[in-house]
Amino acid sequence: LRKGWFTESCEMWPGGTFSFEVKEVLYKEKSQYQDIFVCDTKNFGRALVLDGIIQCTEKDEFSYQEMISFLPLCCHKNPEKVLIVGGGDGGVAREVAKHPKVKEIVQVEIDAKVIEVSKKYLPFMAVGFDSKKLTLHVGDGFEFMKNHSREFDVIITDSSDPVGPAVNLFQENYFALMKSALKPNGIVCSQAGTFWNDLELVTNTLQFCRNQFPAAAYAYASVPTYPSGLIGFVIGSLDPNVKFDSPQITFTKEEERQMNLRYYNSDIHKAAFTLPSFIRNQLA
Ligand code: AAT
Repeated sequence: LRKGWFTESCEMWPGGTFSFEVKEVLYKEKSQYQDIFVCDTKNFGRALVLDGIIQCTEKDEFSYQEMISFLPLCCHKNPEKVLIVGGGDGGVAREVAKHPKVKEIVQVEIDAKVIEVSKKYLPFMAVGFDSKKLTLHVGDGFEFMKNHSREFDVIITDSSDPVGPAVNLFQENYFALMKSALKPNGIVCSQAGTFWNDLELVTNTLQFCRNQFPAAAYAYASVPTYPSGLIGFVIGSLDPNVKFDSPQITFTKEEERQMNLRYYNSDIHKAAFTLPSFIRNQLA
């Protein structure tokens, strides 16, 4: 291990890993749920790391947060009420609040410390918590889901990987709970790992979603600081006729600029569902 560098190692991606050079350690402490590490890096701006796994960096977080938010929001005709599970840095709330049809956002994050630390060190994402549309709860997303039915148009699960507190959020009964928390024609979108490292995770998560929803698909985006430089999303809809790759709303260039969309546009929305052959065959 090189001195002054952070290396992300995990049993989920054995034998190879990503590293960045650390300029300054800003915060390092164990919360009730996980080890929280925030630092300033040489080339990626500030970074948030939980249990040794990179959650986001200032340089590329917009790619992940815009895509996990706008893919499901733009597949829905009228996404008025949105639930975010996880997302303790505030980045997904920041994005969801931009959508013109969203009236109400509810968020449930398990770790109050992540929220607190993000407000202090990661204000470029934590601005999401200032939205007047948002009601923020601290709690477990899985437990929360049990107490809500027919309430949300869109549920976004911005969760950490399935080690630690997020394990339940990758199971089929979580998809079943989300299904009953949705209004008719509701849509879910979950962080679902990358096909280079975690083909089994991707396959299983998509299968769970397919078992519960009449329509389901996998999409992905480029995020250089995530394992293998990509992250995928499993998206499911209660509308069997949904066309995931044709967005219900297209923003003009001017709207994209006003909303500060730096990754998402209608073309990338369509492209995100176009998969390489070996993945398409595996997920068929
Ligand atoms: N916004 C991009 C970063 C994330 S954050 C994942 C969040 O999920 C964390 O704040 C974590 O505390 C929260 N979380 C974990 N488990 C639960 C749970 N059961 N209920 C509610 N919130 C939870 C995602 C990074 C993806 C990394 C890819 N390698």
